[in-house]
Amino acid sequence: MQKLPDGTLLFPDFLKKQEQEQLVASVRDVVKRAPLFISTMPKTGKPMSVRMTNCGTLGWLSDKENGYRYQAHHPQTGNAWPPIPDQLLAIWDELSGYAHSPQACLINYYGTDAKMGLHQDRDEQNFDAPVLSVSLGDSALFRVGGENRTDKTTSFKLNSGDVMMLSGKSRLAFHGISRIYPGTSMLLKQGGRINLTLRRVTEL
Ligand code: MD6
Ligand code: FE
Repeated sequence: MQKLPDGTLLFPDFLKKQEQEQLVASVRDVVKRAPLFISTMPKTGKPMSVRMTNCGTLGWLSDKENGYRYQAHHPQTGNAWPPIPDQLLAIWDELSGYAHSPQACLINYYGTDAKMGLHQDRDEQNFDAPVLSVSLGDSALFRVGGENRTDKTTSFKLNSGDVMMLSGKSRLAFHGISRIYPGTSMLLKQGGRINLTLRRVTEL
């Protein structure tokens, strides 16, 4: 495989099948309490192709009126987000190298046609901690470049059970999901892909 950019860390097959199943069950519990919703782009109001929800003390979302942000409650129910499952906190403790717990876990659900445009994760006040992502279900093609949108990018597949981190020199790298590969995993009965991203949001 190609060399990944400095700070882009991939842990292939980090979760065994049974651990993936356990995590899917936890995600289903979160989604029951905090239903998936569709964020829209700042200013244009164009809907994103992924559906999302969150767990943790803060959740990420976007809408036409108020743009990209973190907030403590679900935009439709008004309820606080459910807590981050212990299994995810344990993965963060094992891999992040960061002494404090994540505050936000964004849950993105991709149907077979969903994508994610090239973006930076920069709505946090704290860029010292990495962003850690867990992939479940169908495989996806992930693209990562540098801190400028026009920097050359490297693409690689993220498969079910893989963990990936954008840390250090890649913390503010542009990245996105070019496509999903339908039918590549049996983990989710209805198909598609779940990506979980854990983040620190505030300064200590
Ligand atoms: C995804 N991931 O894998 C989208 N961001 O569906 C991200 O946008 C992402 O995987 C920051 C760090 C890791 C990621
Ligand atoms: Fe991202």
